[in-house]
Amino acid sequence: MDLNARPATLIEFVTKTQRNFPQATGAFTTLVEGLALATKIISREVNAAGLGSLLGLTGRRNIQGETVARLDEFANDTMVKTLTRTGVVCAIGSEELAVPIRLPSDHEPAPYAVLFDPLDGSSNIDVAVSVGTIFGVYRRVSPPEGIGGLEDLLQPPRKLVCAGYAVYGSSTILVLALANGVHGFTLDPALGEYILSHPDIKIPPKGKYYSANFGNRGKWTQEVERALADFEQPATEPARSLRYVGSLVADAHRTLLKGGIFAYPGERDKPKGKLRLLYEAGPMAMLFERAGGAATTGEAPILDVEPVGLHDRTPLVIGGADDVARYLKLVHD
Ligand code: AHM
Ligand code: MG
Repeated sequence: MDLNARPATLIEFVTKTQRNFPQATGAFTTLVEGLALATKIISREVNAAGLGSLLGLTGRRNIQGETVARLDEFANDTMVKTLTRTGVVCAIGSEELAVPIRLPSDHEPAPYAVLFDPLDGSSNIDVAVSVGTIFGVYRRVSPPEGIGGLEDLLQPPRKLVCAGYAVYGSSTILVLALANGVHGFTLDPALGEYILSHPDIKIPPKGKYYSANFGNRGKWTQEVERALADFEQPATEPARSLRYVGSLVADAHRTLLKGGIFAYPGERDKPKGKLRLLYEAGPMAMLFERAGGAATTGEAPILDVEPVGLHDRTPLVIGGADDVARYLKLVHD
């Protein structure tokens, strides 16, 4: 019997990779199981949203002052409950929560801290456009016994032990940056299992798409405007196509698979831009760098940005290695 004839499920794949770490306790596999389960539950609700009562706004604003969609709230609750039940998480930070959730280590030390944007791109929900969940996992740095703390969450993205996202699109895909590379798993809805569909993703150094909200052009600095204008109408290179979904997770997923560049730069009056370091830009930076691409603020690698607060923002430029290098050259020349 050819055992390789059937592609691996997510858990088969992770269990196999964990065998390379003799000191592994199984806690990481338990965590990935929790993340997978939570994204499957969210995926089911996103797909059925138009039929039920989960469309629309709650009437509340979150810590960022943004309106909260019902599905944002559902996705946040699902992530928090599912990760808490794994027993391996000591602290949780979320776009939807002003302060972190600190969890006790009930039976054994909980070695991981997790940050997430439970439903990224939520302004796209009501119009049936792709949305997603983005997450980053740090190893705990607080004493292993007792309750986790803010220090477990406020770590530079270079310290991430795993980063990933699920896109709820024409299919649901979970993409994970693990120690051995970046891998994509497509949800088989009949089985309820994620199946390895995109092993060892590598982003092409140069792509044919560029992606940014050009509606903000008038707010960009001169340097950013000059760089992005050159992607729009290249002086020396073939023309490219513009793509902009307005869900980071969808724009990043396309860029990772097809190549190109995505930018949400800072603005003259808002130098840090819109996207959040710890649960949007940081995980994306880990995914892109591990897939052979690059991620920068325009001044420094995103992976090296030291967080000060849970909801810090940062400019973000991600893409293929050559495309990001070209952006940096255009900005700084
Ligand atoms: P959200 O996390 O509240 O959905 O906001 C973040 C989203 C990103 O998904 C996307 O890249 C960006 O905001 C789009 O912003 P804009 O509408 O300014 O282009
Ligand atoms: Mg978001």
